Amino acid sequence: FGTYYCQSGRDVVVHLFEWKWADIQSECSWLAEHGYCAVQVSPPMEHRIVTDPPYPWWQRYQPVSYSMNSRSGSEQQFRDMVEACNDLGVYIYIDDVINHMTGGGAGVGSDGSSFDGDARDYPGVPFGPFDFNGPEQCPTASGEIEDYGDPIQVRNCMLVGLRDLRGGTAYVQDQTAGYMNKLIDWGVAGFRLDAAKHMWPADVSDTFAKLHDLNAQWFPSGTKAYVYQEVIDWGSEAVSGSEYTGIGRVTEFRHGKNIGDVVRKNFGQRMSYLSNYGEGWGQLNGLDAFVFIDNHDTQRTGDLNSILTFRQSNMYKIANAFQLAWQYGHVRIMSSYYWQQDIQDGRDHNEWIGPPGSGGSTSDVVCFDGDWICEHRWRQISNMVRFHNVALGYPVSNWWDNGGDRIAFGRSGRGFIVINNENGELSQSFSTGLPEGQYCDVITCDNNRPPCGDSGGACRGEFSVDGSGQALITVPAGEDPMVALHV
Ligand code: AAO
Repeated sequence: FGTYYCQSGRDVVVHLFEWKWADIQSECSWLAEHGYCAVQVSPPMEHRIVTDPPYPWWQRYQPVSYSMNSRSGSEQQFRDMVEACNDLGVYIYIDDVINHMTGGGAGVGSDGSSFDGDARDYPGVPFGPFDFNGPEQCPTASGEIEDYGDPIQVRNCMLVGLRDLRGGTAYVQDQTAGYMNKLIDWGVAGFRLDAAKHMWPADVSDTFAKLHDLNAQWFPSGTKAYVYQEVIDWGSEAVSGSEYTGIGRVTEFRHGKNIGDVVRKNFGQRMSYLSNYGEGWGQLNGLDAFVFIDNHDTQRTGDLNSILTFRQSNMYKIANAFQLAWQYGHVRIMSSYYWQQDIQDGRDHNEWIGPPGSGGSTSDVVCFDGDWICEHRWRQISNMVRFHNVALGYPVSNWWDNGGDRIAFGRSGRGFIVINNENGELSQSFSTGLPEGQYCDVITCDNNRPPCGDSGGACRGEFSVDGSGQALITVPAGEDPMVALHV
């Protein structure tokens, strides 16, 4: 399940975090024009409605049933979105929460189903007490994961109180695979497997063995769903990402931290050390890895001194340009909403705040209105998605560095990027490997070849590559300290 299907020349995923289905449907035209392969959407199933704190984003990680009215919209709106996006060749991956149901307490979910977490009763599925791990499976007195060094606790005990499904039983697998098959039949193409680390690999494969092929209206017959499993592995715990690479792709959390540390120059890191970035840094094989600079968790509760987000916009653009120009992993771009942080003792006490809107409903997306950040539309990022697409399959070439924080590299004649993460202008002749011609800097200009276009006067204009692939390139320091050229 680690192979993904994109329209030809497309590759990158965007996470439209907490967007409503109708807004995603409209966005798919823009995404198709700009060469995105797929969208990751928030968990679409019926979820708990949490009022204390009021309507946090994380209420959607507490399933009540697999029916489809959620904060993002109705079942009909979901299906309309999938069809419209598929027709444009932009595919939908859902955030698949099947490790657990809600935490404790009882109530009514977003589609009207009742639930009682204390009694482990979810009539909307239905699941009853026997479908959950209990004292027989989980060795801790609290029923919680207390020690990440014990794989049995990690898989059989509760993650932050969330009622832990017994994923090894045929009945549970039939319900969760049934949910996934419903979505596959509607045209969904992939799944982010939430909390995969907390499921036994064998249970994950048994569940996926029950999945239908993708809908033949949009996909070649026999195409399997794409799966990337959320396993946080820093190399220090009992459960490792490599236990899951045989099943599908695996999230590589070190990617965002490592690139964040380099761009921030933490711990003596330098851009020039990136020359062997990827497996050479002890990360997963690139063909197994699913990667991102930040995700919806790390931008809130990750190591905020390492992880870069839209809040450090200049460094964030450098980090994204590097990951899109380099060749490592399957890349996802984060698209966030704004919230006011309240950092005390290094922790954001406002990390729970849900999407813009009121009373638990979500506002319509208007990119760049101050509420919706739309990083995926930032010129520096979306033009680098194009660079990435043009360079797909072409190895990194023409590496240059100054031993410090200035680097340049090409992609075997398809593209070339220079990054100047130091003070002062960088100006010199580079061996680009590009064919002779006139190119525009896609970091600051609208087009890749003349006329370069002028986005608010920032465009650095044309660069000439001569017959031997040499080009004089000047890269100022400060805002957008990069020049990127591609055929
Ligand atoms: C909410 C409330 C809870 C309440 C619960 C039930 O916040 O107080 O008890 O409801 O009523 C999200 C929120 C949760 C929320 C939950 C349900 O984040 O706060 O709980 O929805 O509404 C572990 C898992 C990983 C998980 C992550 C959050 O392994 O799978 O925790 N991520 C996914 C989603 C996430 C979602 C869920 C799962 C649940 O992306 O949004 O939760 O569906 C270590 C371990 C990791 C562990 C982290 C955090 O990592 O290695 O496995 O992740 O700790 O516990 C440093 C450390 C490293 C640490 C890392 C964290 O690097 O060295 O040890 O930071 O990034």
